[in-house]
Amino acid sequence: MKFLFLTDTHIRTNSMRSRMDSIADTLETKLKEVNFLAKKYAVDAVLHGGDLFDRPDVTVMTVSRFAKILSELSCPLYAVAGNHDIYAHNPKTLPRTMLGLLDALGVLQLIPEEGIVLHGDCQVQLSAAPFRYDIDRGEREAYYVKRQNESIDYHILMVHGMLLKKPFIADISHTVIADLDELDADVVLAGHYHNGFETTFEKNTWFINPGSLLRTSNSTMDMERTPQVVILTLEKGKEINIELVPLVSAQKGDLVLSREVAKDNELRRENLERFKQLIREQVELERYDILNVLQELSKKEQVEQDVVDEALARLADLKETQDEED
Ligand SMILES: [Mn+2]
Repeated sequence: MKFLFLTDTHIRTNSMRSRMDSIADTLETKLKEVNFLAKKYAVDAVLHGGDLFDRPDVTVMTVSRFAKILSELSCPLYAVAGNHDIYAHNPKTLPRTMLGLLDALGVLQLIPEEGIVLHGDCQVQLSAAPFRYDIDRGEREAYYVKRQNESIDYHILMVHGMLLKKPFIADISHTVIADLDELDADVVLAGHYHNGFETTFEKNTWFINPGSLLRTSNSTMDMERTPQVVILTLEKGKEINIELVPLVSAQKGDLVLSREVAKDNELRRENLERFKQLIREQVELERYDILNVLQELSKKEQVEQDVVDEALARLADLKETQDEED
């Protein structure tokens, strides 16, 4: 079977200060090229690694515009939820989001927790680890999804987590590939980390992150890289074939990303770092994101999981009301 994988499209209505183009127009062109590539490579399914939308409540106009393009795909579209698709990092809010709406309407299919099995020239299990606040903390259970049965030829796990090849800033929870024990997946398709990483094979699993389809920052990395998709070919008894296909419709970084704003951002980032440092010196809590504070406190005070879950649900509701007011 053949698959096309793309991730982090961040579909949104308004353009960003950091970009000089109309993001919606650019995204439309890119997604039409994805549709073209899906047909050209005759893939059995398109897989989306999360952050389809830039926020859970993208305008109806934008959702209509892009749902139409997505539904023109010549094959099924499977997706996993990213942090931008849901409210307050809580996958339970999915039914209230635009991604949830597209799933309900059958424009795409969110991969259920237990995974699904596709029957083509071989049997492929698709599993998903959607983003959740603790995906890269503790035992990292989300990465250890098992095969449903022994007749599965290939197991693909789509992950929307901070999966990286090298250790990252300690303040941001992340998972280093080499630190994972052997997984029960043949291929891990990762989103979330927009720069992507070089495809790697570790402990019998391929790890792939082609980078975000939309360049959302003005970093040197984003300036220099070309958004791309993955064509994955799985055949019984043959080696797994992975091809990275850069989009021809993607403009050069310096044509769409503003260098002026890049300098500005640099300055802001420095100021922010200084501010964070100050907080760190003043406050004992290591992390000050409300969800992190909640986690830290509940651990410290040994609060029961039921209570923590309820608090998280309430935070999600609150976040949703706030976002609506934005
Ligand atoms: Mn993203």
